[in-house]
Amino acid sequence: MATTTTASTGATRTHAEPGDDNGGIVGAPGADDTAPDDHGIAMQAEPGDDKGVAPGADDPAGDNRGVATAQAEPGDDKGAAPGADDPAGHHHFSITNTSTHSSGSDDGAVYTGPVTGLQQEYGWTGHDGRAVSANVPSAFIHGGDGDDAIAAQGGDNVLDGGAGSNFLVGAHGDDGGHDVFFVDVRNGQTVWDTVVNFHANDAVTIWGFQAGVSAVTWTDNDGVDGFRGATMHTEIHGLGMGVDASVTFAGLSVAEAQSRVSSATGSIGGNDYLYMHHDG
Ligand SMILES: [Ca+2]
Repeated sequence: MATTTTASTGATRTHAEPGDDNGGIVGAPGADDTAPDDHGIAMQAEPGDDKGVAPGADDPAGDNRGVATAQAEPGDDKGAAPGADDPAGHHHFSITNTSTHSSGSDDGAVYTGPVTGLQQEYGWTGHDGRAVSANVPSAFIHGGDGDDAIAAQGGDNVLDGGAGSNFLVGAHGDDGGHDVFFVDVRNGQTVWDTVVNFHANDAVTIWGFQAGVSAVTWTDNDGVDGFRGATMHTEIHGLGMGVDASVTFAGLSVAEAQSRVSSATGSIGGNDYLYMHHDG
């Protein structure tokens, strides 16, 4: 491999990927492509992939591969590496890993599932907690096992914090949108979600809730300081069997929550659920 000097930056690097057209660079700080993305850019345009840009330029509008000058990002921006230079808000989702304190942004994926109104999707697995904010309306965001904070921007959204203690911040609904908060304890995980901005036509679905078996108890002013509220504790396997899912409705009293929220149980494809709808 040959060592070259890039005229625009003066940085010494090793251009080590002849023929793979990943455009990656080795020897630049913290960056190399993951094969076979073919979207990486370095300090030179890449023939053939049409994603490349010249030194100092940014991506053309519309391709949303945003990457800046001398520092390539792994892959095509599916999770920026520490030190990546995406401006917050430039992509569909802004992300901070609360375990490693690294931040970046991501375009997620176009939502192709069955829920009407959803447009973009971003999800992850694993134990690191993440703080994820949507920069676009109408998103499906689903978290991993860690303690996550997920915030919608507008439109209709589905927010699922996964296992752990999660903050789910819905949109304000000023645009007529509504949000659904998924709590899933079908696989034995324990969940405590704090739901913020719960308003008319929002809903909470607790997956795994079995009519006639699962039990619900309420406590007032529960949860974390600053976000306390009516909290519903659900024991999926019945009263006294242990709490599987708790949902704190931040800012609401138990009386308010119970007077505004209607509940129904059901089953879809063998998946039992409790559906709680804010009637306004
Ligand atoms: Ca989580």
